[in-house]
Amino acid sequence: MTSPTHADYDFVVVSNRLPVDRVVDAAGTASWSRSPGGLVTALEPVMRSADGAWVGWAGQPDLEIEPFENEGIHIIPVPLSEYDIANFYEGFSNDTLWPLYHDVIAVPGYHRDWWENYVLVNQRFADATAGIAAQGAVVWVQDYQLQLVPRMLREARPDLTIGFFNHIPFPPYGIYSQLPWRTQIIEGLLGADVIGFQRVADAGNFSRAVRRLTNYATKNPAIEVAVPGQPTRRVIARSFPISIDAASFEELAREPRIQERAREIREGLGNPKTVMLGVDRLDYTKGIGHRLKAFGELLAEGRLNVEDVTMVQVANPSRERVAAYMQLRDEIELTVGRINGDFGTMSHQAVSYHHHGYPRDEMVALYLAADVLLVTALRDGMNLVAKEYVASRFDDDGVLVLSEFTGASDELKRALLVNPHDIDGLKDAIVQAIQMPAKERATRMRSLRRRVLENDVERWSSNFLQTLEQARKGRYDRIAPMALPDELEWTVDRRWSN
Ligand code: GDG
Repeated sequence: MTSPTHADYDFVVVSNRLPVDRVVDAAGTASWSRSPGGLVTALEPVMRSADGAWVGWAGQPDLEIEPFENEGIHIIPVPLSEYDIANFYEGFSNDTLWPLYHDVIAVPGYHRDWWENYVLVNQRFADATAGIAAQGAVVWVQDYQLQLVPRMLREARPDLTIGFFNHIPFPPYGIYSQLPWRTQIIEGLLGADVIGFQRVADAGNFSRAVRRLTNYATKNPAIEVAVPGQPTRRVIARSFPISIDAASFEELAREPRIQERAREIREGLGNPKTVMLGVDRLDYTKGIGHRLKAFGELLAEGRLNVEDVTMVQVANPSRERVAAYMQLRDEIELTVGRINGDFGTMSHQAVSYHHHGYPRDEMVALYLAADVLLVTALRDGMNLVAKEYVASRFDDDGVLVLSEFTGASDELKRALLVNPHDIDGLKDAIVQAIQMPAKERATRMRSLRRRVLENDVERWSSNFLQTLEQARKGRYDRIAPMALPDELEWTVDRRWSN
């Protein structure tokens, strides 16, 4: 570990969590391990070639750490206190914005002290970034926890080129308008030069919110931010669907030891004819309860038999101090217990439930072991699990059942698309997936794989950064408008200036 001697990075990523975790060994020695997310993988080459830095929180309260280097990335830690974690993070980010942006599946809490702390912590991230970015640097801010940072940063450092990417949906105005601080958030985001969303619909919802809450003119894909006494700025708001490091999933899946492990997993389950899989953070947006309900009814009606079909559910622990998540865990575990109690036999469990995370190797073995992957989210920005499953199935087998309320459903059209609220429809899709002939499975999977392997996370980040570069140069003519479905028409405001 070395501390950088200068503070002038040309490329800076800002996210709530740093891409490293602090691990303390038995002897009490602390070290840092890289968290294996796709975002880090995608940005690593850019980081290396552009002398990049990453600004974020190290994941533990009240940890004051000097900047350091980890495997070629300069790490700039921003401290959060217990109070910040309770108010900025668990409160405003995860109990106000998260439910609001996911169609109020849970009731958002609106608390002024949460908001005040959100402003304060966003300012801390903006100050940390302003202090280390080189003259004219490119800064890329990530996600809903930091929506005020673009504007705060622009005010401190007008020389910077600022991008923002929202990993979660942006809700329709009828829902967004509940937020007491709706205008401040819009103005915060508009500090960026380019605002990226997962879906065309999210960018459309954002532009409608801009029209309702400000006087700025909008014309796909741009917004003219006109403030009296200041030159008019142009902001791009468009979709950049995120993806995964697809080749690395395929590579792992091709390893004989992973395939052997997949066979072992099936054996351990009693070699059922069909293994169905769900992999999610234990979150109320993921529709885990809907999936269990559909499966339970199919068993009850005798359309499926517990000897033939096992459902594996990995429910990764998440946000365990937020009340809605504690309640969800109780509900899900009660349902799993009931289904197993009602339908399990001495040799076959109906649901194999796991409330913990697994290493990447085991995840890929699970993907290979699963005949059907169930993604039944009620609302999901993208859903990377769906893409990981597809990337791992180099054998062109396996069926993806995919909720139409995920960003992934815009791209993965040859999946079995479902409305998870429609339990009968979901049941039919599950049966169809189980009974699908091998030839149809292969045709569908080949088409899904083409899409995921071509549009990987590297392409996502380079598309975003190229757009940011065009915006920096003022080459707006080079930024194509989004192809809009009819229902998403952007109003061309008559005040538009060209
Ligand atoms: C947010 C948005 C958007 C899960 N369990 C284990 C494990 N995972 C990994 C998966 C996948 C990731 O976590 C989950 O990503 P998702 O996209 O499915 O969902 P969110 O966590 O809600 O992510 C989402 C995403 O941001 C990116 O923009 O797609 O819509 O909500 O990569 O594989 N990984 C390992 N063990 C586990 O047990 N190793």
